[in-house]
Amino acid sequence: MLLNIFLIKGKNFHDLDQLDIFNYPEDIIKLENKELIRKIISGHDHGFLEKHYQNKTVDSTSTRLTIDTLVPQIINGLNIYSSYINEKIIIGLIFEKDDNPYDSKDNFEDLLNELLNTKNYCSFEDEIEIENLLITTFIDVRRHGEENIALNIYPLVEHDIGLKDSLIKVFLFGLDEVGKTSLVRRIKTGKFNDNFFQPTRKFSIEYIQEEKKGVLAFWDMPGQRSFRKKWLIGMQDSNIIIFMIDIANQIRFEESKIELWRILNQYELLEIPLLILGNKCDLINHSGENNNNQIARLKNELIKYFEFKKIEDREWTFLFTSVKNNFGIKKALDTIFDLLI
Ligand SMILES: Nc1nc2c(ncn2[C@@H]2O[C@H](COP(=O)(O)OP(=O)(O)O)[C@@H](O)[C@H]2O)c(=O)[nH]1
Ligand SMILES: [Mg+2]
Repeated sequence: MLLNIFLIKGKNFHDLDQLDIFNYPEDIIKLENKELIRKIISGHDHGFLEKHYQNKTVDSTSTRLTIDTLVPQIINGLNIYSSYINEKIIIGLIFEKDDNPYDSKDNFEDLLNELLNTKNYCSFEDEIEIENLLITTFIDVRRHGEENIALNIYPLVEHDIGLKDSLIKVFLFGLDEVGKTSLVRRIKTGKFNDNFFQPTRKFSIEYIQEEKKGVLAFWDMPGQRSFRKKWLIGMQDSNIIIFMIDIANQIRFEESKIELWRILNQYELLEIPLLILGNKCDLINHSGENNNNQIARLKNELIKYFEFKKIEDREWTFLFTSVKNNFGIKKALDTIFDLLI
């Protein structure tokens, strides 16, 4: 499994103090660890690289970025696979010890080429762009590996059933702090913590076996603004998308509505069914009013405010949940399967 992705940037790789280092998801490689960085860099410098570039006629008018040969190295017990981009930047993957990095080679190269040369995805000047590049690449490479893992964990019974039929990809999105990670944890473990600590930038895929119905792969994305641009990349082959709202936090409704519609308007995502969860409904029942009336009224208000009725070309359902009180969770799971059919 892919553990980490990093990027090292600098005018001169021999001047270690002048380097910028980016990691996702954790800071495995830090500037303080100069020995490690020096080894990563020197692994690219065994002569063949220089020769490689000497023979090349560089077209200075071309903006095309060249991704050089990937170099595998084991340094300080880390299984590292890295490459130069235009001789100026090093991008690298860190895998688990027993993984064979070559398994990800084609996928990694194709993806970098596509992002950098077709989509002009990253100028390497802007930190957010670099972080987005790293998370996007990380997700894709990890997912490529995870699908292979899923195939092993859940061997297919029938030969004519493809992996996609047994593995249901559920893409969870919504602003940060609405309860997405808590939902996945609730479904997976039955547990809930009020202050469950979550690293803010962690992306994860959780596999949950639903009795006889199939395996749900929940894609739980970080909700922070800088990552929202990237939601789309993981969404395209989802079987269902789930949008979560924190119904107790009206201040962020506008922001939430914008994100929802930005995603729904994507051409690539047409027809993918949508489940909308109004979460944290345990926080709204303080008025003493009859609970059912209040819930019904709130539902209408939300439908109006978010303009759910304008949703076309796809099945959709709205449900209230409280991940905290385990309210609506079973229904949400049943609804996922109903919407798929
Ligand atoms: N009261 C209440 N709090 C919740 C509920 N679901 C999640 N939370 C809390 O909301 C905060 C953010 O949850 P988290 O799952 O990390 O949100 P994410 O950023 O969307 O993944 C955490 O403190 C949770 O404990 C809920 O149904 N009710
Ligand atoms: Mg989360």
